[in-house]
Amino acid sequence: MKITGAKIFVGGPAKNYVTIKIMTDQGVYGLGDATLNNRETLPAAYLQDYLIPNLIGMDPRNSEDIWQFFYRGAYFRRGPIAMASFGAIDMALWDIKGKLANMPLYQLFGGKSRDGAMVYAHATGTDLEDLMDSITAYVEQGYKAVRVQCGIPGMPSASYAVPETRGANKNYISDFSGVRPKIEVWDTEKYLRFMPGALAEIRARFGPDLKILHDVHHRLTPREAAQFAKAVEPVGLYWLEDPTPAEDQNALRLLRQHSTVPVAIGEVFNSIWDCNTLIQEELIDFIRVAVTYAGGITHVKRIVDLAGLHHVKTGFHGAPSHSPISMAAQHHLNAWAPNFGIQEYLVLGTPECDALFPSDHKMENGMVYVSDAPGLGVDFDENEAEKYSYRAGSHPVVRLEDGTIWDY
Ligand code: CS2
Ligand code: MG
Repeated sequence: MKITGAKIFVGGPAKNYVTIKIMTDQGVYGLGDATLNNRETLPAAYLQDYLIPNLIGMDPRNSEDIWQFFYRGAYFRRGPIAMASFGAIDMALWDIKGKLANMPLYQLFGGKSRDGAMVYAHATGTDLEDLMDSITAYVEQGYKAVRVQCGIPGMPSASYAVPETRGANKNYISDFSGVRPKIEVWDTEKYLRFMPGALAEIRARFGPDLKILHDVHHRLTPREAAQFAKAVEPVGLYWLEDPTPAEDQNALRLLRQHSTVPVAIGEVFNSIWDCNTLIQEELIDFIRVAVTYAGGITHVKRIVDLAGLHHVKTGFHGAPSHSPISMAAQHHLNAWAPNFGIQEYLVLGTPECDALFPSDHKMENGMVYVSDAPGLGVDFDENEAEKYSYRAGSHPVVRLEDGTIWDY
C-alpha cells in the first residue's frame, strides 16, 4: 500500500485551520489538523515543501516509522511548527489505519474505558456578576465543569479571555485585523487582590459540586503563584492552569511546597521532553498537551502513558484553535485513556463549521460521546473549503502599566 499524494487547505469559517488530506493507492484517505494558532502558514509550508514530497510512495500503515523518519530526520527536533506538521500527518495515518481496520480509533488504542468524557466550558465576564451569569448559563446546559475568567477592577484593559463589554463574546483566539497584535494591559497586584475572593464567591454561589477551573495564562512569578495557590486553596478548584510561564520547570516546585491545589500545564508543550521532569517529579496533576502541536496521536499517547505512571491525568487543550479533526483524535484518546481527567471543549458547532467538518461525535450535558465510525470519525468537505481562505490574525501582546512586555 502506498501514499499517492496529499493536499493542504488553510482557512475556515471562524478562524484559519490547516487541514491535510492524505490519499492512498487503495482509495482510502486520512485527515489531519496542523493548525498552529496565528502562525498557520508555517506548518502548511513545512508540510508542502518538505514532508509531503517525502511521504509520497511510503506505506501509510507504518505510522510509527514515518513519525520517527520525520522527527529524527529533521535533526533540529521539536518546536511547534515541526511538531504540528508531524502531528497532522500522524493523525491522518491513524485515520487511514482505522478505516482499513473498519474500527473507530479508540478500539485500536485498547477500547473504551468510559461511556462519555467530561468536558469543561469557558465562562467569562467583564465583572463578577457578568461572570456569574455566564457560569449559570453553562450549568443550565448541563456542564459539570466550567473555566472561569473575570475582568479585574481597575485594570486599564480587558484581560485574558475577558470581553470589553458585558455579555459580549470575546474572540481571544485570533484578532483578524492583521499580523500586528493588539496590546492588553496587566497588573499582577490588582489580580492577586481580586481573584481569590472572586473564586470564593463563585464557589459559595454554585455549591460544592461544580468543578471550577481557572487559567492564569502564565502571568505569575513562582512566588506569586505559590501565594495565589495558597489563597485559593479553600475554594477547592478542579485545577489551576498555567500559573507560571511554562518554560520554567522549577517554578512549580515552590507552588507545590505551599499548596495542594491541582496544577494543569502543557498547552504550549510540543514534546514529551517538555513535560518529562514535571511528570516524573509529580509537580503537576493534569497534562494539557494537544495532539495538534505535540506530534499527533503517536507522540501524545506516549505522554499519556508516562503521565499515568505518576498520577497525572489528561486535560487536553481544546481551545477553538483546533479543528474538529484534532478534537476527534482527542475524543478517541479520551474514550480510551485510563488516566483521562477532563477535556477542554468549545462548541464550534456553527452550521458553517459542521458543513466543513461533518462528524457524529456528540456533546450532551457536558459530556462527549465518541463516534463509532471507522478511523477518526470526521470528514472534510473540499467544496465547502473553497469558500474560505487564509486571513492574517494575531494574539494580543501584554504590557504592564509602565509599558514593560509581559506574558500573554
Ligand atoms: C487557552 C488558550 O484554552 C486555553 O486554555 O490558554 O485559549 C490559548 O489562549 C490559545 O490557545 C492561544 O492560541
Ligand atoms: Mg490555557
